[in-house]
Amino acid sequence: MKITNVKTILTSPNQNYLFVKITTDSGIYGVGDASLNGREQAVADLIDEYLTPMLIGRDPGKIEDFWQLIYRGSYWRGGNIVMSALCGIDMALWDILGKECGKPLYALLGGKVRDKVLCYSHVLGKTQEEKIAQAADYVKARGLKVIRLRAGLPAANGTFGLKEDQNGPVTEPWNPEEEWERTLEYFVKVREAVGYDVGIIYDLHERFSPDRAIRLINALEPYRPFFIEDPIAPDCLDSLRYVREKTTSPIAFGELYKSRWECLPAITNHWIDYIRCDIIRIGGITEARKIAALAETYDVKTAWHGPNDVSPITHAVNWHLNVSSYNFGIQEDGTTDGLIREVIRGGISYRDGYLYLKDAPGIGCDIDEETAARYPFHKAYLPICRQDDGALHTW
Ligand code: KDG
Ligand code: MG
Repeated sequence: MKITNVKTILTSPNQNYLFVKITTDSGIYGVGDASLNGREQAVADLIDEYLTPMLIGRDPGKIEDFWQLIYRGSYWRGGNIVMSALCGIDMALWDILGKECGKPLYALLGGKVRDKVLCYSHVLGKTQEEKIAQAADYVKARGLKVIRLRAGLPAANGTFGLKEDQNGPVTEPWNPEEEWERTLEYFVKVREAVGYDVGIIYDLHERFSPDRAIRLINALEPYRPFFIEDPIAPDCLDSLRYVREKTTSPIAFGELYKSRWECLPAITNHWIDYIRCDIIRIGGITEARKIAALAETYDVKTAWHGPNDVSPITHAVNWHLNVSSYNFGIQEDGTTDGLIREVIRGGISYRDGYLYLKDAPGIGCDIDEETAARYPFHKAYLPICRQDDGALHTW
């Protein structure tokens, strides 16, 4: 079998996505997700201009070799743009392999060790009061066993789902000490509203300095967080060690990591309990299964990143990894409903706190290209935060 064409598809049904479709001379094709919120066009250009010429005429079954070729073969190692491009292609190649063998992706990864996937969803709402009310309702109406709160209120208008070209990021205010109080109060109020049978994840979104993060995690400890996500920025490894040494709540980390080497110290030193890389940011299935194996060796569980800015294709890939990994912990189920479901057919379904996927060869998703074309891409940026004095703060 030989690769005959690689197509990038930029579309914006409810927000921006970048898909990859690889066709072969056998008639089999594969699909992948290369979405990188705020930088989609740059990823598409890399695929179109540099990677596609390297793929045409190749055997699609040489997945590991292609991964190494892109990661090491340019001499420069991958950043977010390279790894996202690599992921879109990697997913499509695994999809082709699955279809060729007539088996779902999880079967190629070693087969199922579980049948359903425990998940958590985002509590939304504009004000803190609305969010607290929604958390309780969410649990009752949707049967969620675990919910996720996020520091930083209210969310910027138009962060996701932009329908017009944006010429720069939206700015949100963030004043650390004031927000520290509000962040603590928010969790406590939600805990009081939902009781102790429900797991509550708190995504601190890299917003706090180590000293504030330590004080906050320790103050939250009696309210039993399921895990604390990204309490600090990932840049300084020693800060993670410091936070770990001074706290006892479970820590989940890694959505900004780009490779297994970035994950390595956090895993091997037990600075985290859950590794939660984004499959797109680390270069796809080929890298994810290595990180999962590494984490299993050190008793670290997986909690792959699954917000609404990754498409149903990635949510399906996460599911295949989760059912075939012994050390699966939990899966983030960011909303993938709405118009995107018209563009991507197939994918996971939700029932009573768990995710399911129907058996189909490969990943089990397809792109409706005509529908994708009806939702043209618009350039957009992720927001930024600024403090009272005007200084930039991590969003
Ligand atoms: O594009 C940014 C989002 O992916 C991020 O804000 C979502 O932190 C996130 C999460 O845990 O889902
Ligand atoms: Mg997060």
